[in-house]
Amino acid sequence: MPRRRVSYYYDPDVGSYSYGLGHPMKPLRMRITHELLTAYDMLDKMDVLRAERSTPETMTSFHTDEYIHFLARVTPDTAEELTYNGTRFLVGDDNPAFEGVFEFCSISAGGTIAAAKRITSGAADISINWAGGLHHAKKREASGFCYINDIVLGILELLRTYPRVLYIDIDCHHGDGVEEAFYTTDRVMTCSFHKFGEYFPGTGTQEDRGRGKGMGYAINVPLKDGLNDDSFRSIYEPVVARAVEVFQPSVIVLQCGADSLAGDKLGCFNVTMQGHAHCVHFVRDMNIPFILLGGGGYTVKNTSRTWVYETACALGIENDIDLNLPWNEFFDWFGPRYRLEVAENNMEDTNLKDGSLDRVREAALQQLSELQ
Ligand code: VJV
Ligand code: CA
Ligand code: ZN
Repeated sequence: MPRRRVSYYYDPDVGSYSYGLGHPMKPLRMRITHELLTAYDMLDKMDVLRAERSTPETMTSFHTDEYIHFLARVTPDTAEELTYNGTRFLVGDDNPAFEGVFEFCSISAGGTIAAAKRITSGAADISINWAGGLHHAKKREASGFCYINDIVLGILELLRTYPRVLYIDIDCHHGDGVEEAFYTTDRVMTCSFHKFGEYFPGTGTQEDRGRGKGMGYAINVPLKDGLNDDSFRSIYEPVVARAVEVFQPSVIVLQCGADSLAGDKLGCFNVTMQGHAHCVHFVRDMNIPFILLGGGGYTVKNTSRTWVYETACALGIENDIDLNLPWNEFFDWFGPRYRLEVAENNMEDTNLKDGSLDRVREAALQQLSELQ
């Protein structure tokens, strides 16, 4: 297989935004990822691009005019008034009106839209935007740390060229915003793997399969605490392979939320860096163009480690890289081992109790077979 042409989108300003003191979402992780990619000499092996920032008009191809008009002007000082005391657009403390929130969103969305155009133009086989993947944002409001749904905007761009788009979401949370946006169409198949049961956002059961023309085209894989590499692989591989077989997508969008990793601050799975990156390998080996996006990931150093390793997978050089980290500006963060690794812990995999993993797998495969 010839080396894939990879385009990587990065805006040097992205790491400077802050959701506020103590908020788990840290845009700095994109800068740390970039520093590691630099230290590993990976930037020379791909097209490193800075996308144009997304305009309000572009954002309204999914979001309402009213919401975008609000987001483009809200500041920490006007938030209370413009949200009608926190009852509209930004509800609760998950989505603060932080300084520069709109610029941050325009970087994230601009990157994903540019990544999509890079694929449709034929200039890249794989494009990457680690600042994207904000899957909870809704048409008329922010949700779960996500304000603008860059994924929906990127998929809409892909649909101008391609008949069918497969969306795969390995973030520990359900990809509800993307599922909802394409719930009634058969041109986008959404497939989310997520923790289900007393967990945000609370949607994503296997009964939710799409509606109308889209019936059967929303796949949900609800999982339990402690999911390990073997369990994850045993369900991801057959479900994704079958989805590709029955749906025949022209392009794949893979949301690589890193909160499914072992030891994540908000996550509850026990997946290693290699187990997570296997999802990228598996898609790469299908020889279909694809886009890699970020998402969750709250243990910052592990998120950066994994996205660096996944960039190496996209480049096809994952076996050539030294797992001892090269010196870089953030080297201190990576002690005591200073290695490119995320190890498993001793958590029990509760998916293996009373056969739940097998039942969930069978139900997903059954749903896919009914599409043929
Ligand atoms: O569970 C929730 C909602 C609450 C309201 C907010 N409080 C703090 C907790 C309960 C009901 N929200 C989740 C949202 C998770 C979003 C995940 C996003 C992604 O990874 O899927 C894609 C990027 C949640 N879990 C944890 C927190 N919120 C949380 C929010 C904070 C916080 C600590 C935890 C907000 C501010 C501060 N600390 C200072
Ligand atoms: Ca998910
Ligand atoms: Zn998440």
